[in-house]
Amino acid sequence: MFSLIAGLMMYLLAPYGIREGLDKQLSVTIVASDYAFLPNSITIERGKSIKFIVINKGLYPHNLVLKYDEKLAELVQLLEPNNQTEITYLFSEEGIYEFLCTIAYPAPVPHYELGMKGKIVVR
Ligand SMILES: [Cu+2]
Repeated sequence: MFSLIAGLMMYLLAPYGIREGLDKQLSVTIVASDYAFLPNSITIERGKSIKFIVINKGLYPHNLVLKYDEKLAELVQLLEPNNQTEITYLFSEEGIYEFLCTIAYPAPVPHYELGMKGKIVVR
């Protein structure tokens, strides 16, 4: 009986939680390849989060580093080929953020120098 009531409560409350989640969070699937991110341009309102679903479809490992105001945040440390991961980040300040792959393998330069980068406009 208790589980029935609990289940009913969850059913009744669920739509509000889901709506809240949809309003405050944007899900973006980013495909990493050798050497690009797609999409490479994202716009979001300040105070919202992005749930990044990152898929490596390249032959080499990649990472995802967020750069804003000369500060770096390593969102994905290392993602091997044919792997996928998720990370959620709250964008609390307006501005233009860059996202980069800083891995330098097998190329002798970081992948962002070969074009593996993108931007997130927070407004
Ligand atoms: Cu890379």
